[in-house]
Amino acid sequence: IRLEAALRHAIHHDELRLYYQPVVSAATGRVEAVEALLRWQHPERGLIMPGDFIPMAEETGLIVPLGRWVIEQACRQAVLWQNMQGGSPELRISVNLSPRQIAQPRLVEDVRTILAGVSSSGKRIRFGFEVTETVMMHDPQASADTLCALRELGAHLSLDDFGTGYSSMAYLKHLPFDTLKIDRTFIKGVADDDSDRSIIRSMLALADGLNLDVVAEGVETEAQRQTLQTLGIQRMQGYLFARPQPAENIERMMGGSL
Ligand code: G
Ligand code: G
Ligand code: MN
Ligand code: NA
Repeated sequence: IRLEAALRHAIHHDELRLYYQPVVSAATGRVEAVEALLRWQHPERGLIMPGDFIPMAEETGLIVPLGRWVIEQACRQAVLWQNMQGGSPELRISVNLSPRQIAQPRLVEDVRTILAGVSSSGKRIRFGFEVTETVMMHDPQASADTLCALRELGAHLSLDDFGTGYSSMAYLKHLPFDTLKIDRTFIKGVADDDSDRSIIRSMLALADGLNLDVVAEGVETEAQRQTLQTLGIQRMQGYLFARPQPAENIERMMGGSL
């Protein structure tokens, strides 16, 4: 209860931060997108990671106002970066959505309102959402409708942690995803484990057949990067390239190219 009250307070007292982790092109090293990851800068406890408060926020429903803050903050950042780029809206920002957020009927309306509020010039920003397979379990039809509506608003949709959840190929066919993010558990052993490579090959065939982009998550070593590139993966994310970090660092990292 105390954590819940503290988080409620945090939302209104500027204690939340978004960190951003790049998704890079393996061939060129170019940053193509960033994933927004929430942090809680607690005045006494320091930086609290989402694993320590998102589950509670899910249970209590606090995830709804919290998630709204995240989406708005990410969209504001996208506008800032777009303006810095001198109008080339290359960099996409993706936001994670939890099951409860997807199940919430007002989500689409909230996103619409946020977009209208941040895009002063009428320019479209590049933004996206990431959801895991479990999101679809509760109410597949409603989730599919919500995802389709978000996509109509211009969102790029990624299926996160792919391969770890309850994956049904049938769902995939009917859902409007653009990108599969291969979970890091399959990336870990990829340089020396034949079965990991086989699994990844079959994921790539699936993605190809369904016309989905692929991102490898959790790439930590040069050996993994090379193996993945040989397998044909173009986009990667992981500590090898960059950790999640504040917006200023991303700007510095991208130098003149933002
Ligand atoms: O860096 P990491 O510890 O940042 O994130 C841990 C988990 O928390 C990930 O599974 C991620 O999807 C989730 N997460 C991070 N930020 C958010 C957010 O803004 N909203 C939701 N719903 N989940 C998030
Ligand atoms: O579930 P989701 O993919 O949204 O969560 C992203 C999580 O993965 C964050 O906690 C982020 O800090 C973490 N992460 C990102 N890159 C790496 C990596 O290379 N290795 C590991 N172990 N974790 C990573
Ligand atoms: Mn994610
Ligand atoms: Na993931």
